[in-house]
Amino acid sequence: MNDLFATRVAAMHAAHQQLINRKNEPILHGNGVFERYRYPVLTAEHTPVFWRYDLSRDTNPYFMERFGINATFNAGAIRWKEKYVLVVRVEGNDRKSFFAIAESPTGVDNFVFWNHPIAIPELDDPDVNVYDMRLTVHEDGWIYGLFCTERKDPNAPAGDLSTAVASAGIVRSKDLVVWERLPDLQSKSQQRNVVLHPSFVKGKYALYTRPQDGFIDAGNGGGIGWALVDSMEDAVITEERILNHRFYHTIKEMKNGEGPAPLKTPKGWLHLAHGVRSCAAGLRYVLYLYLTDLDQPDRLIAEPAGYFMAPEGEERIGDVSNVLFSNGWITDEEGKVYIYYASSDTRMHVAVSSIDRLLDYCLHTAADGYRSATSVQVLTDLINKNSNLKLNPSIWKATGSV
Ligand code: M1P
Repeated sequence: MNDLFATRVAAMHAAHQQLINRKNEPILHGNGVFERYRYPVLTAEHTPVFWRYDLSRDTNPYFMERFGINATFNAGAIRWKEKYVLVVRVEGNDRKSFFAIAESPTGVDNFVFWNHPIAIPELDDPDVNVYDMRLTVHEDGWIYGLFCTERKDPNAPAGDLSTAVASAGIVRSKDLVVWERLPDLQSKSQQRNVVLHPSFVKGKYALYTRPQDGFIDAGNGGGIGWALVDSMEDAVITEERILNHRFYHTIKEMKNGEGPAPLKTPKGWLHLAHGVRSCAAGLRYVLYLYLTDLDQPDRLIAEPAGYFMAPEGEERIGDVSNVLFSNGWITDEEGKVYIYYASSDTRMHVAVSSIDRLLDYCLHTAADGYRSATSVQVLTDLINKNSNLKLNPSIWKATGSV
């Protein structure tokens, strides 16, 4: 009798159950803008045991892993039937990504995967890899999922097995179970990080885009773009303008990309995006916020300098280290905002804030002045303002004078 099987089955199930049931807690005291949570909300180990193991003693006597899961990250998010639902990018050991849904009653813990991954219908030219779905509940009544579909570059020189072409794939659903595939977005350039705006603009569907010259490099793509299309059933970009630019010596010097669909607030559309710069350690991905006009969602009205969130602690390490990426957030009736972000292309986390706090951050944090001297001026203004207040000496200590 092979008892190894029984021992391993029991241990695996107990560990999985313990992980799913673990309560999460906010890490206090943050920076006032948001609170991070102690534990990741999803890891590869959260995926069901029955995805990874053949549970039959006859065909798997050693209870050996048969389908390895490498990572769970870059999830789209939606509040659905009272649950916090993530459409997660799950990556197997074979480096193929696919989408699977995990739901939680609290938004911060107890995320459980649905039994089956989403089977995205393929087009005539099949996707090689699909990832990073952004969900939009559109006023036309559909829930859209826009994702990156990647295929080998047909023009790559012989022997080049890594150059790819990125396009925006489009699916839609009414119940998150059945997904209808629509033709890929047609655009002059490669596209990743394409996001559908929730309402019609001038009677058209509005898209946040990210034109890019190559698969990795944005090249001449100047930042986050904006395009109107007549239909999602045959989405063709004819005109595109940049609404959120990249700049020299900023957190988005090399490239940037829209995160989840923006949230409608009393003071404008609130956007979460990622910015990328290149340094000796490689690419560094951080998150930032910006605000656009309610009536004209492509008009920037506020953007605090620098990053909103950057990788910290264990977030810094993973498959692709030094990366924070977010394509999902959820707001509730009380105005709480659950920001779902992935660290280092490996695991999912949550940070919690509120619409009020995020607006305060956007509207009262200085914009980038693009020079060291302008940063010093912002800091000096704050110090001078504080020096005029009657403050507790333990907080305010004048150690030098100007
Ligand atoms: O590896 C970091 C990220 O790289 C890409 O981001 P971008 O589209 O901005 O280049 C994507 O592959 C993303 O999934 C990944 O997290």
